[in-house]
Amino acid sequence: MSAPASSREAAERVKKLRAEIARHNYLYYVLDAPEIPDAEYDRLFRELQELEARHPKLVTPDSPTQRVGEAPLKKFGAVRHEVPMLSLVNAFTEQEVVDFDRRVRERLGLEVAPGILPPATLTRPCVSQVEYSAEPKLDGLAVSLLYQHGRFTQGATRGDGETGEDVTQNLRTIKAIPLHLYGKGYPEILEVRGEVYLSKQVFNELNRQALARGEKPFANPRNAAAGSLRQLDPKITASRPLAFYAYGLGKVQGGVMPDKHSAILAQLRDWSVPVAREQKVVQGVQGCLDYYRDMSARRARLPYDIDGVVYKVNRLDHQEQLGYISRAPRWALAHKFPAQEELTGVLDIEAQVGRTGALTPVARLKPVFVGGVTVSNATLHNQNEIDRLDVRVGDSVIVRRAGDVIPEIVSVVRERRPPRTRPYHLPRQCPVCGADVVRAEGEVVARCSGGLYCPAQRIQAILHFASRRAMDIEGLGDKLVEQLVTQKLIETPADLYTLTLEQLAGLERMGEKSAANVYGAIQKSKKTTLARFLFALGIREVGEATAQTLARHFGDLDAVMEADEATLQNVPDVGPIVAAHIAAFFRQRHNREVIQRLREAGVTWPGVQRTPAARLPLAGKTFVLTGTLEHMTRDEAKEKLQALGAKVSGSVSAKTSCVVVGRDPGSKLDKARELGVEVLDETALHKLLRGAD
Ligand code: 9MJ
Repeated sequence: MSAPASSREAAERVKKLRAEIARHNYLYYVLDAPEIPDAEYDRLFRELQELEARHPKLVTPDSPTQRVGEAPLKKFGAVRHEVPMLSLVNAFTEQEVVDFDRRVRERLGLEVAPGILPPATLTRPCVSQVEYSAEPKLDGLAVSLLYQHGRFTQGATRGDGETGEDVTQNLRTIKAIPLHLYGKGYPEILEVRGEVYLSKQVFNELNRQALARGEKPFANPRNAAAGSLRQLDPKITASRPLAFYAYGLGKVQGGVMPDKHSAILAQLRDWSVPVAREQKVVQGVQGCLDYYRDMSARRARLPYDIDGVVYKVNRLDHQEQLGYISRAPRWALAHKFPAQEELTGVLDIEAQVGRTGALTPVARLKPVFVGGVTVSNATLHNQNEIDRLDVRVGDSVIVRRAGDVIPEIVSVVRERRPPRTRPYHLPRQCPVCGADVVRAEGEVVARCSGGLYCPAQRIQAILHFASRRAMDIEGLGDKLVEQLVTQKLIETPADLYTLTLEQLAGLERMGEKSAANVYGAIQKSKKTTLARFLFALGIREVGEATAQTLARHFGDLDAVMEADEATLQNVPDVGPIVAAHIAAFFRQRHNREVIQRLREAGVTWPGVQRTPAARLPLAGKTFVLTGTLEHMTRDEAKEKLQALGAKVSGSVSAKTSCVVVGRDPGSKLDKARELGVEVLDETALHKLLRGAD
């Protein structure tokens, strides 16, 4: 688009651009269904910015370009809520929800309390159900947004419900909050109420950054959201991608709103105010309880944290009739999920040994009911985490269990520490095999050096060797491998190939037919590919895609085995760490012996056509992944891209060729837009991976 010549033309173009941007914001933030790629949106935005820069008179406070810009405040002003911001009554059991619904129906005269109405009515109990709006209960910060003639003019925190803090300039930085309502028909004064929150992904990213800077991470998304919104410098708020969902109204003047809560939310959506998609109209108490169950099941997969659900009587005339009791509406109820954080004691700390020999410290806890289950163990991840928390045997700790996530210790209650406790250190010897525990330079994980000799690693290593994507030995499951290892019939993967049919058939609970099947599967697995074989060895950091790249690059096993670290680093995306793991693996005499025996047993593969790195389809390109992918993990996507010759980096820069975005992308997407880097969604990524194969 060429630059408009006159200021009248500029004014028209600005108007058009704003309308277009408003529509795309609506599609993106409210409907979650963008029509144009991000790059196109960015072009519109930049064009508007440039026009406004050339014609400063055209800048208005509600222009989408005017989100940040004000100077830091000394302190927040106070805002009185003309219509108080209410709190909610909590329920923790189904019975409390049943009681709530009964009270609602009694007050509305839909059901009759015994003894109040004539007996004739009592013989035919009224069964009419109340319609409720059921909503996720977001764990964020309640705010009120004032729109005057459609323009966002003031925003405040809830405060004590009567008076809150004026956080207008910070709320303006939240892209999901429209600076001007979209469309038509809004009242002259409209106060929208809702929750400012952080998506789980943004929260994790913020904490990752905080840890990287050596700062203390936020305890939960709620604290992080509150901390981010209550910043005197709006630039800090702007740097933390907060989100917003509306759930109700405050003052309304000079216009009419629908007469049902659900219709109000739908109307707000039409005006480009985001409302949680999970909001739903349900019938009666059963509808509420079904909704609660459904949301409990979906909770872990939601992109944001919720601490329960809210039921609201849907008809506004009924709400009015029900009224309030000490600042909480009688027409609403928060049905909370079981507490996700509880206090308990550390009975012991033990080190567990995994397949790769990694020692994971695990806290044995005094059993405690948290997040709906009894928890008696919590992972402590590694020595760094133990040092950070300074958790000791005998400590009182706060345990968190969110959704299906494994329980973890959030913090230690220092005030309750008994005397004479000692800092915990991982053992120097492997608790399973007694071999030395080593922690490589710059690594957080400590490992047992016993390799395949360590029984803890042996079973897992053999299972990995036999797995479908490795040697694909059907029927060799964990029970069978455990039996074979504990009965000392096998020690290493090579021993699988010397097992006899009689030995297999002689195992407990093994029928002759199954023994023959497993035996056959073992023999069949001898014909494999170099890539599968390399993957099957279980070398650290060598996944399927890296194994494939190695196979293609070197062409035969001996070349891989003899390569030194420098040579290995010539392979696309084999960096110094992966190269060190590969070289260290093949240096181990024991591993070379196992490989030798596997070859002698007849494990073979066809020759591999070598493809030099530079000829791979994505050679020379750098990708960045952000957000949650639906159909593969980020690591899988990374490996697949690397196998095609691409580099995968953790941060976006001018050198980035492409950013792949999943659900809830973080700041990387913003950065990509800023730099005009190409953006791919997951579908496009799949297409690329398929096409390039
Ligand atoms: C939250 N926190 O998600 C209300 N809330 O309604 C929802 N909070 C609320 N509704 C009236 N969905 C007062 C508070």
